Amino acid sequence: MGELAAEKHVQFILSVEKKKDSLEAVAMEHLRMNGAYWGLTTLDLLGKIEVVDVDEIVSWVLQCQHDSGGFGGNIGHDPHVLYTLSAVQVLALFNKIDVLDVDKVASYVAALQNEDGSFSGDMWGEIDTRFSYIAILCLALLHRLDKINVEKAVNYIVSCKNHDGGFGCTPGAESHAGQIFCCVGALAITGSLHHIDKDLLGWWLCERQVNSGDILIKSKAKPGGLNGRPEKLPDVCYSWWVLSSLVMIDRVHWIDKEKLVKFILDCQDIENGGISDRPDDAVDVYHTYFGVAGLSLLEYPGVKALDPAYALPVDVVNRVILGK
Ligand code: GRG
Ligand code: ZN
Repeated sequence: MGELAAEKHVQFILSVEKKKDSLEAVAMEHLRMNGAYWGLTTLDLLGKIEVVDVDEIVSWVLQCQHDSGGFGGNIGHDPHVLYTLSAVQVLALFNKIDVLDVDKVASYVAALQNEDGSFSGDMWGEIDTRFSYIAILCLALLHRLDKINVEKAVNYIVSCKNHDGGFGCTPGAESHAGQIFCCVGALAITGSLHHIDKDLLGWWLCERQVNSGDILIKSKAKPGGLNGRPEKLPDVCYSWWVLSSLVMIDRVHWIDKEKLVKFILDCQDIENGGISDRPDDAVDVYHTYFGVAGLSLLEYPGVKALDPAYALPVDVVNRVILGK
């Protein structure tokens, strides 16, 4: 089995940031704040966060903030809770949350809660359990969970639970691994995991490992990768969405870890760095992060530990949440 080309991945992440006019940079322009979180967390997991210019990044993050307290995906872009979380996470990585007017950011996030406990993503009102997770995580990192009705938030998430044990984006919507991560994460952060049938959900999640069948032939991938729902192709990013959920409900031993490690390593560009969704596809920062994040949960040597609920390195969570 190949090894993790850690140094190449570090170079890949740094090169994306430098190529400001490249196609990828243009495509990423409006969600640069998410990209910053993916890229910088990858560098931290690989022990290389110190190569970046902290002051430059913090100053750019602050320029993305609006008077409302929310953050845009880049300078001059509209605020959204998605980018607000990434901004707080990036600042957390550098131990710089104190540059914020914490109450202002928390007020922006808290104002997105609706009467039924759900959360909208921005002023346009789209509702999704992703936004419930994001709001809860963001407020937890800011020590301001008391600004929302946590009980209602939890009840709304529980109302999105399906008979298969999984969760969807709204009540009655199909179970999807990404949405399950969000709901399990939000329940973990709020101490509400007792609402989950761990064996039922664990079974659904470990069935996401694609070991045989037509899907494998179609994806031209070797066995062991994870998909996001039945009959879909395996994809490296589910190594995070599925695995983190399994860790949180204590069922990670139900999948074949060795095969999954091999699937992720097979998706590396050994020459130029970066990880793709499936073997031989084009690499990107998103899949590089979630591939390395999956390896972290699989305790791959040389990769720092990530917290499955907070989606930040464990040492960062200990510092921000526990003050250690
Ligand atoms: C802090 C890690 C972190 C996340 C913030 C944005 C967010 C919260 C979570 C997103 C969860 C999610 C819905 C992930 C799934 C993304 C994805 C690959 C969607 C595509 O789904 P399908 O089923 O397509 O349409 P596939 O590619 O699986 O066939
Ligand atoms: Zn993917």
